[in-house]
Amino acid sequence: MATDTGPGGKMEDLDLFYEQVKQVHGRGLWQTEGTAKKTATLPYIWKYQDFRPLLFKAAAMVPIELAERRVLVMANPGITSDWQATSTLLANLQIILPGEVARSHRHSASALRLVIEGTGAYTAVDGEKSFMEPGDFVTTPNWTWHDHGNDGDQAMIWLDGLDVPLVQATEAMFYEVYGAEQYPIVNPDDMSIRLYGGGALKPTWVKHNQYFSPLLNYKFAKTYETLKAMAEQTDGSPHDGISVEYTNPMTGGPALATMSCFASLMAPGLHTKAHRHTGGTIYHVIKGKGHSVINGKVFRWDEKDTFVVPSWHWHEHHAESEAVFFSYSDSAVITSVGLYREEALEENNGHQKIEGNFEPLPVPERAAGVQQRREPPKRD
Ligand code: 1HN
Repeated sequence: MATDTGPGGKMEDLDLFYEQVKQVHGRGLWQTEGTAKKTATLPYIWKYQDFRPLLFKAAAMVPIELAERRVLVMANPGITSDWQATSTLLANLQIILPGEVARSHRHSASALRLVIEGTGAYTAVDGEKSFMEPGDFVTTPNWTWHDHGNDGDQAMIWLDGLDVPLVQATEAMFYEVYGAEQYPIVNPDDMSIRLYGGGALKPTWVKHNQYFSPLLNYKFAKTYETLKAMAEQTDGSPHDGISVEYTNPMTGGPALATMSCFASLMAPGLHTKAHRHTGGTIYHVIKGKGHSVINGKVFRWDEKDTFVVPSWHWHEHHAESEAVFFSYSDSAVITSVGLYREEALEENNGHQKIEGNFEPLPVPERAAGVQQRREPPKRD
């Protein structure tokens, strides 16, 4: 029997109408999730002590020629794809053994490295080697040829940050393998540090009309020295402590077009006030131990751990010893298109009510879409 739906007409007429719209691959906007869609990124922490032995296992079991990059991804359990840390960013751990080379390629995604352990390895970008030490922030701008090699006698491990999910969402992902294992070295080692690493001194004769910084390596020793000097004068930000952004020395803008990158120093015992902002952020603990409260849950961190604060989640940090964070987010993009928004917590003197401790989520028997074993994907 037909049901009267009021001015809209009979129910079966409506069903028929919806079916007609569906047949032309349409949908009534009011039938969709629309703007009510929530973010999937969960606040999460990956412990380095869990990953380190697995990285060495990967090094023993998976030849670098097969993997191209010997990388374990830190996969956010809230996101159904099997590999991203936030809706827009990847956070990976990469290991390279003495004598190995991770062959040259380039892609339209941007990449960064934050060195965790070892010395003697380099990243070569468009023919310039940059040697890496713990704490260094190393850039691989989009569409530059890059390979990694380890000339030293220790394994080297670093955090990789990439904007691949963001680039894939815009369907602007391009990828190319270089015709030889390594791109020819055309510049002196660490040339970019000598040209652009002078702080506020910018070479006048260089034209660098690019979206990204020409400086390939922001050395940790210099960053730490700067942070410590600032700490003698000021408390810095109530939310982030003594916090600096890695910038493009030619423009003052973000180091990479899509990723804003920061270093923050917190004095022992510092307890920052909570705020929330757009731009999902990945934090890596360069130094120290403590905990952060994210949307009411306590996340304990130690040196070398990595954690995610999703967009618009309250967060505050508590350093139990002197702590240094490296962090990166998509706020370079968000800010440039007017989507940045920030709010400080007013109540309770800026501190959240604690609702419990973070517990790692159980791992599903076999995560949907994740193959237990597979060869690296073939590319066009
Ligand atoms: C990449 O090029 C590297 O060059 C590491 O070290 C991880 C993850 C996805 C796509 C490209 C690297 C990557 C990557």
